[in-house]
Amino acid sequence: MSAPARARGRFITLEGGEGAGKSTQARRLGAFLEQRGLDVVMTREPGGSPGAEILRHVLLSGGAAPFGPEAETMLFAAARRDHLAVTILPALARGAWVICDRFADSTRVYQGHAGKVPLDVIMAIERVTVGENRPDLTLILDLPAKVGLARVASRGETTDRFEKEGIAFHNKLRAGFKAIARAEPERCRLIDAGGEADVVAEAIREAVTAHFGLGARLVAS
Ligand code: T5A
Repeated sequence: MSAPARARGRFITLEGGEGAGKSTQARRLGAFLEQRGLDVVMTREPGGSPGAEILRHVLLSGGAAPFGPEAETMLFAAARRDHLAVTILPALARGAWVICDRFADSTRVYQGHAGKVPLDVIMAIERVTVGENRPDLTLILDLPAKVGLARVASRGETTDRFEKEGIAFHNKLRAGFKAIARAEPERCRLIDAGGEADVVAEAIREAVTAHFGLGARLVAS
């Protein structure tokens, strides 16, 4: 299947380690943009389409781990391909602003930087899966791994396959996301996620406003 043509909406992704506040901030950013009359689609990875949600369960339960890191990476890619085709690209085609909680940078970092799959393999799979459909803006929420893990633990929920990894893995995640932010400054904004949720939300609004050059329209109200 060849990559579909790039659409006219806006594609924003949130990335970062465990408990960085991506879901919290995605919701806040979505509400901010909706209040300004924009058509907003909130979605997430792994998942975001019926087929990809099935793969999410397989991946986060650890069910795919016995197949090895390359196979897991390909399952994340298969889920992403379906998510793009079913949810993201149709929304962008009608002019919506798509806010996605995790995307291809998570594969680069979890399966690549901190995982066991060589980055050239990850990037080859990304080219096939994502093609030209990269995010317009990626907000990388940065905070010490220990702080994020403490936030996750305080929710008292069962941990998934990746939350169970040791602190060395989570420190590598942080370094990997920072490396992406350094390498692609035109697409990525590193956001200090260690403060109160209101402060982080304000930093994100400023980054989005500046990136899309919509200051007057977005800041006025
Ligand atoms: N994965 C995913 C891969 O390995 N490869 C891939 O390609 C992809 C796409 C997804 C897992 O899959 C892996 C990465 C992940 O391990 P998930 O269940 O979707 O799993 O988990 P996460 O994306 O990690 O989401 P989390 O819910 O764990 O973290 P968030 O979304 O970053 O954090 P959030 O907003 O839920 O907040 C966590 C807690 O902190 C509080 C919240 O109220 C909440 O209780 N909080 C704050 N507390 C203090 N100050 C703030 N500023 C706070 N902001 C939020």
